[in-house]
Amino acid sequence: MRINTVLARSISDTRGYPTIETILTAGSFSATASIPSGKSTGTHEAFELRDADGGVTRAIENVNDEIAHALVGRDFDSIDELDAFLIQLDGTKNKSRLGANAILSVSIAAMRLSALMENIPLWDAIAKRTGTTQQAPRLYVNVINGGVHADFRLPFQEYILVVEGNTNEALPIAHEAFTKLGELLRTHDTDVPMGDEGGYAPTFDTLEQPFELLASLVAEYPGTSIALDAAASELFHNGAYQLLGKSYSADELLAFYRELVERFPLHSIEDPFDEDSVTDFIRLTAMLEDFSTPLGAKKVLVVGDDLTVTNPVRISQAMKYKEINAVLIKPNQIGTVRETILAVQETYTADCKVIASHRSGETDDTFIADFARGIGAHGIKAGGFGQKERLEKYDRLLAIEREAETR
Ligand code: 2PG
Ligand code: MG
Repeated sequence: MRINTVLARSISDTRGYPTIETILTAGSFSATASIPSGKSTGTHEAFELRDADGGVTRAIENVNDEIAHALVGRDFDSIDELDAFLIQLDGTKNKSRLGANAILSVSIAAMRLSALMENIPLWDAIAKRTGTTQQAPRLYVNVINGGVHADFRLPFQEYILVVEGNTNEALPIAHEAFTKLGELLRTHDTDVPMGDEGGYAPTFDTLEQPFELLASLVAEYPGTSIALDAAASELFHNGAYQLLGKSYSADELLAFYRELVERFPLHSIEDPFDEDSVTDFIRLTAMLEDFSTPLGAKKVLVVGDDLTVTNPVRISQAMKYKEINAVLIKPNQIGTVRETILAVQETYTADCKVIASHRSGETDDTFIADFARGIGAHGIKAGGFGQKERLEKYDRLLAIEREAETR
């Protein structure tokens, strides 16, 4: 591949914050990528380059100047080679010089370009590059937003309705359940705001109430279950977890999770403990290994996000010590498509599940939908239905499904 032009500019994400969009051209082909941004970011993530005022001017300059000069006119045998070149050009461990946001915008646009040049759909190109069998991911619809995504109106960050099946079957069920949930919430409180990820942001008096409500939805809609992203690093202060005005030790939180999985149809728990509390992850994963849940004998997944940050080395470590049995994958946590794919491969080598994920600050880029399909992910987190940028991911999943059927 030989890139002709590289052009980056600033666009707004769902929170109205600036983020980077990059357009690459090669011959008569042109491809664009824009980069989302997290709020509950793990400390071990690759470096998102921002100006002192939160802008992305320097990241954009890095793409338009240094990266463009290095790339334009150079021949690459593969996009793996191009990604490796970008990593080397930056030269730091966490992409702090050029910025992971700057680098990833080029890496994703290059992946798109190569699919265009091969005249195959993006999800297919991703499946080939990863060596995976494409498959429809389960929908992980974030119906109730809390934590940093909703000014801590609720302590946990994401209460998710998981819907099994192909997207064209799962999506109408998810929509109906989402509307129903809105009606139920408004019977308690007429004014229910929306959170950062397009789900409802209500308040409750007890930790159990949102689970009771979601369990009633699960009972009504077969093929659904509940997932939780505790995002516990955000709740961890001075060695304890702060939940609804009460302090929990790790032991007490572990006991609380046990009670949850005994009582409610839970599918997975993400970031149950602080990102560096490795032994607590190990204890929960061991506890849930053969746990019989209200869903039957299915294993409840323990998912690493801030713990593993899409980093192949951290994932390999987490797998070795059985800290988790599933991994959340977000390309901007690591900064190139190549390394994101390595992170997926590392997870599959250990026979663990992958859930592909958007970020809380999103754009209309639907790369994550193609990625989830291509790697045959167990699930995709793409948010609630209250924001256009989340709906676009679901629409893309539907379009991919039609493309896959006609091939
Ligand atoms: C998470 C993500 C996405 P953020 O914690 O899983 O839902 O949130 O992008 O704010 O890190
Ligand atoms: Mg998370």
